[in-house]
Amino acid sequence: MDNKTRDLEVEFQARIDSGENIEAKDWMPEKYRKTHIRQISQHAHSEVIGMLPEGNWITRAPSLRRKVALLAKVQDEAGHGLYLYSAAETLGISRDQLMEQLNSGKAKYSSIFNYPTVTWADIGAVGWLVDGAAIINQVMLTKTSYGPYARAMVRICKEESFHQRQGYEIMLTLCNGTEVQKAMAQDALNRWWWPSMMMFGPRDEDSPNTEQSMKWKIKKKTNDELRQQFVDQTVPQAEILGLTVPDPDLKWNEKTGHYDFGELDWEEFWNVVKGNGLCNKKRLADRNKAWDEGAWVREAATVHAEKKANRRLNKAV
Ligand code: BYC
Repeated sequence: MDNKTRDLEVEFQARIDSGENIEAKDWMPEKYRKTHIRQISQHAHSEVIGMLPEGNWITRAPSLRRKVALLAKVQDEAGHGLYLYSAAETLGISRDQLMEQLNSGKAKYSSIFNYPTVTWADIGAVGWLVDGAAIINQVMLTKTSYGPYARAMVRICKEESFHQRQGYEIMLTLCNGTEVQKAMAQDALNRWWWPSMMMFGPRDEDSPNTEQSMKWKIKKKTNDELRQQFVDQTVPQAEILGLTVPDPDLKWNEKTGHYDFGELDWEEFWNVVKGNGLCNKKRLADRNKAWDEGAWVREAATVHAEKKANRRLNKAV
């Protein structure tokens, strides 16, 4: 590294340390730029793929009210994907490149969306647990050091809290219903608890990116800190529902003021991340089908935009 780059890096770190935001046109180390493209695009892809397991239930939601709420939630997720792709584009990657990475299977997205939604209670559990976990992670990201990402997260978090509540309300209704409905809710919790815990990523000692990301304030809390926060927040909610968290080692620890919990199945986690989860192949196939079937919409929108631009140009002449 030459002296000039070294000076720029020192200055850059000083700005981060003083709590300043970094903006798109500011100088930044190449690794900072790349880490952001990686994280923001994985996040955007998660929003887009996240629509699939829930979209699966829109036509089967048990009432018009539930259908409208779920439709709105899935639509919000498409919007979140778009804010995030726009934030990633400020770092010099194109939308076409991002789409190619997702559709070809090169890009990662959250492991959680490779699990199937087999009953209506799963939609409750996804809203409650998956969106609950997402909020914990994303509230931290509203204070992340890269301005365009932090600002996108502020808007996203407002909508996520509605998502979490619609899920919890579904669970509450099922738990106050018949015995069979309550059993459905328990079954959904049993299947979604551990995958939701995995959303926070590997243990800190196995997380190659955390140390540098903390230094650059891309992350303000580690994977394990956020996971603990999720457990502490969610266990009392399960108690209100009258459901049992499927972890025999879960126990309140008076000394630490936190819940102790059992070990995650890391083999399962890495297996899903590497593409071998229950739904990885289906998600990618559905995503590519939707992309191909939407080609005419993209083409029509492009022609319309060109026409509008030409009309403006002709008026100006
Ligand atoms: N799934 O060093 P680490 C949502 C990868 S919510 C798959 O700790 P990092 C939604 C990681 O990418 C979900 N891969 O990484 C909610 C890395 O691989 P590469 C989306 C995972 O980045 C409801 C490797 O493992 N939220 O969208 O420092 C409805 C080592 O990990 C996972 C976000 O994306 C995982 N669970 O920390 C609809 C939030 N965990 O890239 C939609 C933004 C880890 O080095 N992202 N990996 O090959 C983050 O905050 C961080 O990227 C993470 C991981 C905490 C997820």
